[in-house]
Amino acid sequence: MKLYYHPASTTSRPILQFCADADIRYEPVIVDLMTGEHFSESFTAINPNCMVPVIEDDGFVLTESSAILKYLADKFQSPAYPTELKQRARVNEMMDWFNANLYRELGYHLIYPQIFPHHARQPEIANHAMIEWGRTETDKLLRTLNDHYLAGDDDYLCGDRITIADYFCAALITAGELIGNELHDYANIDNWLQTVKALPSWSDANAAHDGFAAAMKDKAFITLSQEA
Ligand SMILES: N[C@@H](CCC(=O)N[C@@H](CS)C(=O)NCC(=O)O)C(=O)O
Repeated sequence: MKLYYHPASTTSRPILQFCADADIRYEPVIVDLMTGEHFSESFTAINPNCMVPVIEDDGFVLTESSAILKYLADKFQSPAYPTELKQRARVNEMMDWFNANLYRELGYHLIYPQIFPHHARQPEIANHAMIEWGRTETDKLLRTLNDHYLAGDDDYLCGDRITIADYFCAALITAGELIGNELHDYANIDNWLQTVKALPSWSDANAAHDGFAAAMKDKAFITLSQEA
């Protein structure tokens, strides 16, 4: 099985970490997002969305990080994707919530337009308004995550055992580190993230992301707590 990915990519990182924990072997194929390799003819033939991650398993090509995690967990019968109907529905619910709601606001409205020129809207006033929208909406969503989904005593998002929702959602939310987001105002989220980050597999899977965040730490960004 081939995994097309970039090591600093938000949606590749949960797959790297899950594969490490589940001992899933693959042939790594780095697609260099920084030089635009994802727009090359050879890669768009694999994924016309021009995005990583992608897996190719015996001729079967699969895009979308959430779908890839579910496929791998099922293929390798991982307990991190429960088979019991309601437990599985809860995992799917969390992954959909992060993917459809949080990642849209946090990733595509707040973070990416500030760090990737091809994500910035024109003119600048429109870009600024969108970033401000992303900042406000992200805060509302994080309050719901903090005060509702993570309000109980469980260590993980969907109970007392880790699931693929934790791998997926922890990677998406830590994308905020690229612009210097702090999560101190959301204590339950902060606690849950510390639990996921304490896993031995976290540091390797996220080393490139940490390096990317460190390289940008002196730049001025609009963050969750700081308007422009
Ligand atoms: N919905 C997709 C989103 C994938 C995605 O956002 N990939 C980013 C890297 S984290 C990408 O390839 N971006 C290319 C670009 O922005 O041009 C998934 O979950 O796989």
